[in-house]
Amino acid sequence: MTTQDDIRNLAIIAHVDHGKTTLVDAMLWQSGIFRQHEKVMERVLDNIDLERERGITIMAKNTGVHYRGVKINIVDTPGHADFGGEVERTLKMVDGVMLLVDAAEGPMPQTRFVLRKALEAGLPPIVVLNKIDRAEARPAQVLDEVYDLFIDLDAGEAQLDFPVVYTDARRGVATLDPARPGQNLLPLFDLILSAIPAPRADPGAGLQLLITNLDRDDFVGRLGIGRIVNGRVALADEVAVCGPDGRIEKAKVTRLYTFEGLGRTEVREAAAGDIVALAGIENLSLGDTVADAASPAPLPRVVVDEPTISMVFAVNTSPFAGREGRFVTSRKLKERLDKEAEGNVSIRVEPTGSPDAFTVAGRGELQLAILIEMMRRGGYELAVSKPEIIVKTVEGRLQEPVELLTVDCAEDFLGVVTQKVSLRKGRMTKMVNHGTGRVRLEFRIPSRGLIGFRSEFLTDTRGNGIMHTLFEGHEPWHGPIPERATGAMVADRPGATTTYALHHIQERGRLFLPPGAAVYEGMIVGENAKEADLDVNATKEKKLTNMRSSTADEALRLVPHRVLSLEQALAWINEDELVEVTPQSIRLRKKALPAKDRSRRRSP
Ligand SMILES: Nc1nc2c(ncn2[C@@H]2O[C@H](COP(=O)(O)OP(=O)(O)OP(=O)(O)O)[C@@H](O)[C@H]2O)c(=O)[nH]1
Ligand SMILES: [Mg+2]
Repeated sequence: MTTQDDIRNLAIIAHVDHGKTTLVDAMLWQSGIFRQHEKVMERVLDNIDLERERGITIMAKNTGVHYRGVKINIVDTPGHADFGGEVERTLKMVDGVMLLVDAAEGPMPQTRFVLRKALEAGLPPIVVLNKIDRAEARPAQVLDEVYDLFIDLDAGEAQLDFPVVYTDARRGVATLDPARPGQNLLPLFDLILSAIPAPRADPGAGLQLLITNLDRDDFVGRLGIGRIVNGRVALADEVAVCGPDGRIEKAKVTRLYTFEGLGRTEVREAAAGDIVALAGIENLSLGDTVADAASPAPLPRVVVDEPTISMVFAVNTSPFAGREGRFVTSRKLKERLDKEAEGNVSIRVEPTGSPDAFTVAGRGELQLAILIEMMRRGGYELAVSKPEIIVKTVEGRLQEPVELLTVDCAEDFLGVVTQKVSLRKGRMTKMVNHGTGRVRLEFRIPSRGLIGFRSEFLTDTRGNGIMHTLFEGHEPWHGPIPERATGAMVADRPGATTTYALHHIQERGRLFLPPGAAVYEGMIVGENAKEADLDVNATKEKKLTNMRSSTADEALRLVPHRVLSLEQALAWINEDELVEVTPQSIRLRKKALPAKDRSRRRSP
């Protein structure tokens, strides 16, 4: 074993929005990888369209900078709980972490999750208190809360002895002393060199490279990304790929890269301790070990927390199938889902009784909604079912996943929030009133109760409530949770909706469609105020009389229809309904389209 003193590998971990990507941005700038006047967008690492639109990181990304002759590999990770699997596997690549905490908000549920994983992996942390520029910043108190969190998570003596640095990531400054404003990020870089251990490895041993990330390059094909745990690898080397179930295949390394700034640099050779990407192995999955061809020794595969939620993804069978998408067959759907499962450890794809449908399991509604959104942007059409939580049977008893729900809202909404949460079988475990007019509440709630809760919560708190969830474990089944109390208004024939017809329908509930929308029999046009479903003719034209009636028709006023986002649509549907997703449309439909095939919903 030797120590690779010229390398440091670390991950930046935190709760959502605490400023990870912004800090990595500043580190990249100050390491001089961009030219002086080069135009670089803000948070340049969030380079996936959906990441930019939503302002969140979805996938972990590798970067590398040089400082004082040391190569620092930094992995930016997502902070949203649904993408926790990305953090878990990233931790396999590194020797330490920067635990970032918003100096005003303090530790939040995902701070706890990522710190727990880092401590379990024995990784030493640097605590970064970010956003010290905020007027509400309270660094001393937040530091106490961070200590409490460490103690709560049973951190050892040595782990409690973490160094602290204070940053304003937006300005790119860091200081070890909160009383003295920083000038740049050099104190942080120095701290990384002194506090994060250099990798220890044996470059003379047989190659062992653990694949913890996958990527694709249009020119060279599949890329496997991971850390060289032992040995060395060179271009054109013959290697053994150790897959699941003891499978071993031979392959040849056709390209080899290390990470420099935002990109990859081709190299001829790399040694233990470094993080590399390699091409030439098409049949590669996450968790595989790329090993010495003569004496392959696989490393333990990556294991992450179990998925908690699942949905059925099926071929689009609506009468409009194939009109808007390029990929509509079950073969294409399966290929795409298999590819996702290969590259994403926390997603599982399983067959169902039908060759046209697959069960897709993940960590939360957002993770699955993002997958669906990426698929529709990629030209796919599909139909998805209501999200269901994954239960398990332990010693003959049914158990379901439960989560820690943290809510931050104005005092005025305390009543409505607690009432809604208790309907969904949530139990309050903590309430803190900061005396600022806002309260912070904690609940334990079955994951089942959280389906569709977010959009309801945002409406109830008029958009200013903040909520976060964190998977806690399994508990015995909590009993029934009331379902949607309203029915669907369902088109009884194909055609285009008319103002005249919608005008009459809107009196019964809430419309989802504007006039002029194409509908088919069995498609949902709105929400019925009553619990039963209602078949409606949404295409009826006004009977023409002798009198000119066009002006009269225009005078009919429609209440603006409700446009459901993908997540809202998924939250709204019942078991006998589907969301039809195409590159251009999100439609809601009954599973059984002809009215005669639909069983009436049972009256309560
Ligand atoms: N005032 C202030 N704002 C900051 C600072 N650092 C980041 N922000 C802002 O906080 C928001 C979130 O920053 P991101 O860097 O996207 O946070 P993140 O931790 O990468 O978020 P996820 O990857 O989605 O978990 C952005 O609007 C940033 O401009 C800081 O030091 N001070
Ligand atoms: Mg980010």
